[in-house]
Amino acid sequence: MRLAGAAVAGLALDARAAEKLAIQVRSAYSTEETPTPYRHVTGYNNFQEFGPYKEDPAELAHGLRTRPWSVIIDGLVQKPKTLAIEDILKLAPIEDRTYRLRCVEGWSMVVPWLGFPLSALLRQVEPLGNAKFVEFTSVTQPDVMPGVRRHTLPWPYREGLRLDEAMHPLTLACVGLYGEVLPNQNGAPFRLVVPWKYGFKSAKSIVRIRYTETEPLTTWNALQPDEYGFYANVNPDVSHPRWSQARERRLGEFFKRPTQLFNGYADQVGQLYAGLDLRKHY
Ligand SMILES: Nc1nc2c(c(=O)[nH]1)N[C@H]1C(S)=C(S)[C@@H](COP(=O)(O)O)O[C@H]1N2
Ligand SMILES: [Mo]
Repeated sequence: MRLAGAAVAGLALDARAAEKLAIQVRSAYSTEETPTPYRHVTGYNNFQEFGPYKEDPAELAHGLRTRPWSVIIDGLVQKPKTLAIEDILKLAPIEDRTYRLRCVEGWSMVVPWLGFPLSALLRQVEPLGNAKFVEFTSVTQPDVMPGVRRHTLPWPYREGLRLDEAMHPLTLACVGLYGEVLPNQNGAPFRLVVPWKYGFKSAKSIVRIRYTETEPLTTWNALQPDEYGFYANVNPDVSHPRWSQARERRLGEFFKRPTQLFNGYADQVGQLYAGLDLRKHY
């Protein structure tokens, strides 16, 4: 069964029983590259709340409670708002956004995400003039998250973007993949996908979005600032202190391929960083 699924992607598709997502517009931002097989996308994950190994999320995330779910938008805004996931799903047409995902660890995938521009969600509130960043907070459910119980990281998982990055049309409010609602291990029911940055910027299972004036303290950056920058733009020329970022292994492929500046999205996002020293602000 496993082998058959591996050989014929369509078979693996049929074996799935997850809820399908109705409206799907293929976005002009989608890459034409072949998507990484479903079993890798949903079986090889980083979701430290469920444990340190790539298999842990697929094995354990079935316990994650994704209903009821709401997202608080607060901080430097005229009026804070709490949105139920049911309403978030109706904010904008759901698009198919097939993006490259490059993990800071040196592997990559091509994932057919489903979602809509995060800007549609951020526009639900009116930010104050001094708001310059947004912070994203992931859920903590200690009873079903062994990583949280073991205090392996300072929980909750936090990420952040500059406001102009968060409003960029490529930045995705992600609610699904491969035509269905997000599997728990991929960050159900709602996550961020920022395709030109290392994967750790794309926080999963988000419960809070907070507008701030100063750069928010983000999990990996706070823990090891020399290894994980706040910007974390994919850059083959800026090495991680312990390994080169020049090449990457696409899951399912044997030979490594060259890593692209901004993960191949330089034409779209390069101007966001005009005048910024990418070596200093890594
Ligand atoms: N809450 C939370 N979000 C997270 C992580 C995590 O451990 N916890 N890992 C990040 C990392 S390092 C990567 S590479 C991506 C992986 O997303 P995927 O498992 O859907 O491919 O999620 C990111 N978002
Ligand atoms: Mo990652």
